[in-house]
Amino acid sequence: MNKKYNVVVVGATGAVGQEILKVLTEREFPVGELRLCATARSAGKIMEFQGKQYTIEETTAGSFNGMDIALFAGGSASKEFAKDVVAAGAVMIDNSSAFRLDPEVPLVVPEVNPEAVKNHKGIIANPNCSTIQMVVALKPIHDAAKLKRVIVSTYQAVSGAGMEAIEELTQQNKAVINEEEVGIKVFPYQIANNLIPHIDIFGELDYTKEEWKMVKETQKILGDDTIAITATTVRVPVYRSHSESINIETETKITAQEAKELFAKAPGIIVVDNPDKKEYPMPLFSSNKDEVFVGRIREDNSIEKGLNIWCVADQLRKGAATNAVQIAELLIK
Ligand code: 3JM
Repeated sequence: MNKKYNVVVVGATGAVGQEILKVLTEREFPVGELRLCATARSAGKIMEFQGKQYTIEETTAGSFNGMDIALFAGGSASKEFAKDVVAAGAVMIDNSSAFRLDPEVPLVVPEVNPEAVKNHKGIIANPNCSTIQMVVALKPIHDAAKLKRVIVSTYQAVSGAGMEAIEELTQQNKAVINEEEVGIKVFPYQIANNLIPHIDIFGELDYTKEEWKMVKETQKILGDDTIAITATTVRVPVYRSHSESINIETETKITAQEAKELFAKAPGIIVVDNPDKKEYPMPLFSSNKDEVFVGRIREDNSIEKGLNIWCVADQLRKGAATNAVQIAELLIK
């Protein structure tokens, strides 16, 4: 009989939590006992997993007893319950930013640094959604030509801000069409028909925390803090899948054709790049998929050793749930 693992999902009712349940099923993760937890507000709700009904329990210090793997879907629960997960002998795979830069905590993207999983002391961090898709795309270029500098601008879907943000875009779209007053709750401004160059809170040098996550997390995952990285992160009125315009400067020259070949061979990447046929990655056609889509692959005309790429991925999948379940797979291998 194949071994099964007891799994608890914390934040099961949220946008990432629900996606985790789908991915566990699709990837046939060997789930033994399953426990679904959330805040008191969602306790008592019923959710289905593989044809069985589960009652959502409020997360408590005791939620981890008898569990092997605790998948945290993000939020403040991570900091609150980490010590309880470790005390119960389970391994926490955490989607929040709480532990990502902690030197004791591996920050893992399985296509990029799977070996880091081995060094865990009970907690493994899942990177930020925008970081994950970028490092999957950067990895083959870094291995072949060493990254010198990366300039990234993001176009991030509203679902990255959770279920309420998804509803907010729908309500605002309706209000705009009906010429009614537009309500604002999740985002600082109306997002329908707009772009907001502000994700997470402002910090050092007037960059946002989301922008610093892309810098620091990328350096940690690639194991090289000499790579110069700068980011501008922007919320766009798209439901799902983040897009990124990435400018890359390398130590050694790499042609667009060579880059295309490297991307085509790299794990977790699908190249969509046929300008003649108007083929390039787009969020509408990359959602509900687990791969990172790369296109618009061009040499940077303004410098000697540079590339421009356009990268799209479903941030609830590869940017969160899929990456977390892939980490769980590495753990049990
Ligand atoms: C993405 O999960 C939360 O509510 C915290 C804020 C947040 C984060 C974060 O900083 O952990 C919302 C959305 C992230 C992230 O992945 O960094």
